Amino acid sequence: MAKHPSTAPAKSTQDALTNDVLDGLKKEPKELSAVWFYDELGSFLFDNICELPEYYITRTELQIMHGHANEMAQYIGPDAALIEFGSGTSMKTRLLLDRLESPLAYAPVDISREHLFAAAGALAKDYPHLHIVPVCADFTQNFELPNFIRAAERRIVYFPGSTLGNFDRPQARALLARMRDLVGKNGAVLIGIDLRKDPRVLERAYDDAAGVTAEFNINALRHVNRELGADFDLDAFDHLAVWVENESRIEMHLVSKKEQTVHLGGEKVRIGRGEHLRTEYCHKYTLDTFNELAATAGLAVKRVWMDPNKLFSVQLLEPARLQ
Ligand code: AVI
Repeated sequence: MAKHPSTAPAKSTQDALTNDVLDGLKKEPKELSAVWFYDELGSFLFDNICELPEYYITRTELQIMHGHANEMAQYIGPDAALIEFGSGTSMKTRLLLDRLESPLAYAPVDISREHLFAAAGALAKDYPHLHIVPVCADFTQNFELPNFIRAAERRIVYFPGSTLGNFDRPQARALLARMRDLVGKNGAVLIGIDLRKDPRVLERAYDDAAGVTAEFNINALRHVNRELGADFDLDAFDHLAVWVENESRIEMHLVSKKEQTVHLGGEKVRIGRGEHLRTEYCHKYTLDTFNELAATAGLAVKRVWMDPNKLFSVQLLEPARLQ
């Protein structure tokens, strides 16, 4: 799951995006990629979600960072190059940067050039001695890091926010394996992982009383309409967040309130009344299931920090030693 660049796509990109959306709509059940959440309004709505009383994730991770960033910085050690995947505003990173001993450099990686450079500029003001190397890239694909970062003896990937949960297991494993390759044998990965809990708490977190998450979900259709010239009727869908026990995940769906036909890329797509469009996975792990996943990607969990209620975890992973 990666966000779209905020600039309008070229024609060939637009055709590829249209084909992707059509492929998803031809699946059973229908799917729409979560990348469509993040246009300007979607990013604004997501920032609002992070402040909602039901959405415990952001404030709990911040609480863990406030309480334990010192210890995390000790584990990371001096002269590290910090590489953040999907850096956004780099808000949580500041808590680490404040405590790291003589960090060599900070490389925020984000697909949105505008947000990347705005965040890097703001950071440069507050950390005048830090070498900041913004990398505009989709971190779900292979991307090049500047030689300077690649040559650093201690490379740390930071991936907060439980975004790993938005990937299915094969994708999550592949992403973790790429992180391991990137940090090499002397490096580490510091990652935010949301934990399994009472499904009622989870369903509320993804279906808040104020309806912000519902609007965030519907906005994916608005984004497709605007970017690809589709004609989804935004009022004809209900938001649904459902806990799927055997996959250990929340799924976000849009449920059609009526029989409708959507036009996209010269094709007509029929959507039945009550038919579901799956828009997002949010996997929740136990310490054991995450440990197993990390091991399949060649990473070993070295340290876990949690809040007192064990809602969320920040975990330090190191490349597993070969036996
Ligand atoms: C970005 N990601 C970690 C959020 C999550 O909780 O999985 C996306 C989100 N979807 C609905 N609410 C928040």
